[in-house]
Amino acid sequence: MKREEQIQKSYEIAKERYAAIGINTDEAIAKLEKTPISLHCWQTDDVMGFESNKGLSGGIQTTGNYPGRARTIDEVRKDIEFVNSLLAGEQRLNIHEIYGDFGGKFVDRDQVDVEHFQSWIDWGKSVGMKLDFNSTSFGHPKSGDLSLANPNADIRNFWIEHTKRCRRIADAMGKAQGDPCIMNIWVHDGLKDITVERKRYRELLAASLDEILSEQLPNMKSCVEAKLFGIGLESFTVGSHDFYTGYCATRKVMYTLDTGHYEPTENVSDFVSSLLLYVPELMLHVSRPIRWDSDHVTIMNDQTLDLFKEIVRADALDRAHIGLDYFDASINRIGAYIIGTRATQKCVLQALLEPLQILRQYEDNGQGFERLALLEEAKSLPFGAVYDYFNLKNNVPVGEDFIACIQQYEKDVTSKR
Ligand code: RNT
Ligand code: ZN
Repeated sequence: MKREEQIQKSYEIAKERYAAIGINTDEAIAKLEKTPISLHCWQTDDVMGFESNKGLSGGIQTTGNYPGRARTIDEVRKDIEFVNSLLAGEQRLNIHEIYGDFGGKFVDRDQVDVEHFQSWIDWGKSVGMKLDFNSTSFGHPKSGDLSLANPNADIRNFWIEHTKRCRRIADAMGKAQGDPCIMNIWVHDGLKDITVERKRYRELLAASLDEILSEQLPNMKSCVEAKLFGIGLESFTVGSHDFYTGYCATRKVMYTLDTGHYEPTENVSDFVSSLLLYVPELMLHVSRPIRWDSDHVTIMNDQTLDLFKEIVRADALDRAHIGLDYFDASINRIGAYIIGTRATQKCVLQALLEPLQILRQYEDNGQGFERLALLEEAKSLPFGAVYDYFNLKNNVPVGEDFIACIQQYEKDVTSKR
């Protein structure tokens, strides 16, 4: 039997199997196709960007030196286009401010403008990818330990100006693509050692954000990202989870939940239902922490599965924007995108295939054994056949076939860098 026929046949069998527990696999596939995943441009080049070659600061770090890093804007675009060609469904591109098209000139962060992203806007249009955006507080001489929470008004205002400008750039992107651009604000602000000024820094951060977010921009949405700690900033994080939960709930701002930003034993998926009660929307940074916020490539593990199950159980796929956030420089970087995106899609799909109606009936009836039994059985239902068919239907490599495609691209393109 030909492989295509095999996949088709397996899908027909899986479809019947799921139908028996009230799940329509065609509908699940259609939903998955309409669930965009925003690819983080910074996996192409280890978060270097095109502003300077100073490298990372601000509590984040890439490790590894696998050959083939993208060095120019054209290489980033070429890599993303190739990544996109291997993926089914809709992908967006998430750009950091340091990836602007600065034309070889140094453009400081308080000078950045829409013109520096016009070529990205044009490129997005030409390849059919919508854009998301991020202000960049790290990797700059004025980054220090504190940016938006800095007691020094000059430095604080510099970062306020930067973030305001970034929101206007995001608005221009949103306008051009006819769909809101999601702009994430993550600042690294924190301290290495004990501070006696926690409240003061948090007041400053809230005031800076209030000023930044006061400008009404209809074509973009802002979100703010909490964090546990950064490298070199271990004692105190200004924008902690409590800070941003309160901030987003009172200001009605989108909350960014990065799965790497919690204590290693915390159950991140449990935050979803609470947050959804109080904040308008969620931005997800899907990542994989190993012992700390290490930004390993996302895989299909329990944490990621539970995260998407909670979102689907809350009927909130349309209130959650999905983005990837990891940077692994130790393996083929293109491969890292495909692994992470496919893993995320597999988790979303499994969440969509959960026999929720029956599970809820069991729960209502106090049938604990039946609920647990079906949850267990659902784990080994043939979701893989559905995922294979989703890829076949969309004319992209099925199963492990993408490995050879990436090896070819490495041979032809990235190994020559
Ligand atoms: C850092 C945050 C943030 C960054 C990107 C590069 O801990 O997760 O989202 O990873 O902005
Ligand atoms: Zn993040």
